[in-house]
Amino acid sequence: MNTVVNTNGASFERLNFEMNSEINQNLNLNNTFLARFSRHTAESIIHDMLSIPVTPLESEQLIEQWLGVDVSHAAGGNDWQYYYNDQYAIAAVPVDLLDDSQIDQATETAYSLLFEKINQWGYPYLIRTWNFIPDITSDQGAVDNYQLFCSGRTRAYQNATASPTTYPAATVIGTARPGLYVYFIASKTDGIGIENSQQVSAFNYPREYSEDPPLFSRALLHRNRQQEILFISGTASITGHSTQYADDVNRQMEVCISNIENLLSTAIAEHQFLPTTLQECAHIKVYLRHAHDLDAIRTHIRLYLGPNVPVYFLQGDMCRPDLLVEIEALTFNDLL
Ligand code: 3EB
Repeated sequence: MNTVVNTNGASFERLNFEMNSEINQNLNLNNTFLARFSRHTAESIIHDMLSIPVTPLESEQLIEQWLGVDVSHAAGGNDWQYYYNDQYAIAAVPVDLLDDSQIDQATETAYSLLFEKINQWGYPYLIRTWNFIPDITSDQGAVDNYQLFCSGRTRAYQNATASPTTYPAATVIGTARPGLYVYFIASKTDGIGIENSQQVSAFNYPREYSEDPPLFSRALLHRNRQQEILFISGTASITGHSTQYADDVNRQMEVCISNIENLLSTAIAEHQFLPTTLQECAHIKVYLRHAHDLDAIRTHIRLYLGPNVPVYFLQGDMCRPDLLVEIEALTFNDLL
């Protein structure tokens, strides 16, 4: 099932991507971030996957659009819609399923359903997730929603019947509204997990951060027949397992960039990712805890990224109270 053949009869495996911040007055999307799927840049049929309550900092709305040619969408059962090509499926967990539960229960439900669905659809490998949760941190000492999220995710992994796969690249960001929001990319084939020698792998963090470990890879490298993709997880100012520069958003940003540079050079040196620089990546997303840090960080980050990389700023909270910034990145190389 699910084999989509384009008009040439060749399989279509690529992922493409664009972001835009055009304002469509007909859509009431102010102060939201929208994940979308479309068959083509110029395609008029667009499918909104998920509207996420994190605030774009440089425009009223920000739209992340995943693109593919000869891609169909299909109802996945219940409220599930998913979009796919010959290699990847992309979808959001229906928000309605999760409304009133505690975050650990909601996360366990979301990920259990997600695993069930991607297996049914024939894309059993989860390679990238984006997760948004309310009240991500709480007062010192208490179990916070981030830790509950980690527990729910771990339980879903423990209950999943499929054999273990590489942990996906991931982003987890706190919002100011209730509800769990998850969207993700799954694949027919597994990716390669990449860890950062400057950081303890999150799945090996000591228990002080969460009772159950954060199950994600620092980066995930995925190859299809046409391109290779490096998904770099939400990356914070953490060295070893400790937060660096608790009060200094500029220094934190530099640690994030250094961590990302290290992931990129590890992919190149150890996994034959084609040589490419941070300055050439498809985009960078910067989540800031405080909107008032935007001007300083926007100027400062260009020193590291050069003039060409599109950078998008969103307001969101991090999973530790002392983190002020988190950065994710995406890089594609064409394979000839
Ligand atoms: C960190 O490095 C920062 O639990 O899936 C970043 C990206 C973080 C993903 C996750 C957590 C997650 O620990 C937090």
